[in-house]
Amino acid sequence: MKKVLITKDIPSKGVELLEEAGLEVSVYRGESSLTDEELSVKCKEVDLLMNVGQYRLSKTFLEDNKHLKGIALASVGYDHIDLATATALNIPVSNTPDVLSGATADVAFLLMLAVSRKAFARGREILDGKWKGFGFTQELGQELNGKTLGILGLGRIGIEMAKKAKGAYNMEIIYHNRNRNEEAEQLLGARYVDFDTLLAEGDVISVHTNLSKETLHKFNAEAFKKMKSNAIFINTARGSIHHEADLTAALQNGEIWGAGLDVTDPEPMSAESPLLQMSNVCVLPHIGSATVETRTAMVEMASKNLIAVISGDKMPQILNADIYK
Ligand code: 8YV
Repeated sequence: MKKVLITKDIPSKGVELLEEAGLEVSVYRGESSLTDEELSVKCKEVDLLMNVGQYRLSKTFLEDNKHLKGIALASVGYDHIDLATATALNIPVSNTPDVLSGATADVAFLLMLAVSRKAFARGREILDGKWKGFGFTQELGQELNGKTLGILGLGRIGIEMAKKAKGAYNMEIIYHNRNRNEEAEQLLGARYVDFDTLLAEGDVISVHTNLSKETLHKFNAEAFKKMKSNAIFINTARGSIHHEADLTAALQNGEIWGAGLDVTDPEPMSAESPLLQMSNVCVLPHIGSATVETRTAMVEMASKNLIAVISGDKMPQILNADIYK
């Protein structure tokens, strides 16, 4: 009987599918995350891995666990695995695209709206017993109607965000990508611009790109200086696409107006972060895909990819298709 390790508790549907396919499933339900070493020890006892919670699967980890027959990432992002090494070792790796696009875009939209109305800080005034009564001119927000939304990475999640912004606030959509997205241009009237124009014209700039060498700290002091002083920065992709100290300084110096983050660097964000004291900042604990529907769909997809491996089939959501050549 082949064995699978799942690194965090998941909706039961994912486990059921694996068991129905004849796999022996062990789920790590510990409160604290496994260390690299503990994960490696556990992996020695199994044939397949479902990586839930983005454990870093480095070159060393993969070389120590080259017996693995397949790895399913329960995430769309795959910056936490050394894919080149997995390919060299002939380990198929899958991710979970599409199924989380709507839920993640919902969080980007939620942050955009919440920041524009300073909703988290205003709500906290009540929680902390600090609401001094109705004010007419204090802590005012700004409206989104007809403003320009700049998207870095107009892929599956970016398009969902653009659709919501267009539908709700008739926002003008501009975007910057490695490749032009003609479908989105037709569907949403989205305008392709270079990165500097995106920075200069966006009233809201929302990040929906992968973390890579090219996007690491792409939003740094230089980039924030090029943004409008009324701009809102939203990141639901990966925390290290923005430089957190530079973002803090840009907000403190009034170079940009506000920020909404579902991802931070590091995660969890320190409770001491000055960002948490700012009324124009909303921070969430990486909840982009955290709905019952989406998390269930993610683990179903991950399970089906592992089942494909034991059935001798190609993983449907394979990331390193080269291994099948
Ligand atoms: C997940 C994510 O919550 O898909 C991603 O890349 O960041 C989130 O949807 C996380 O990866 C859970 O494993």
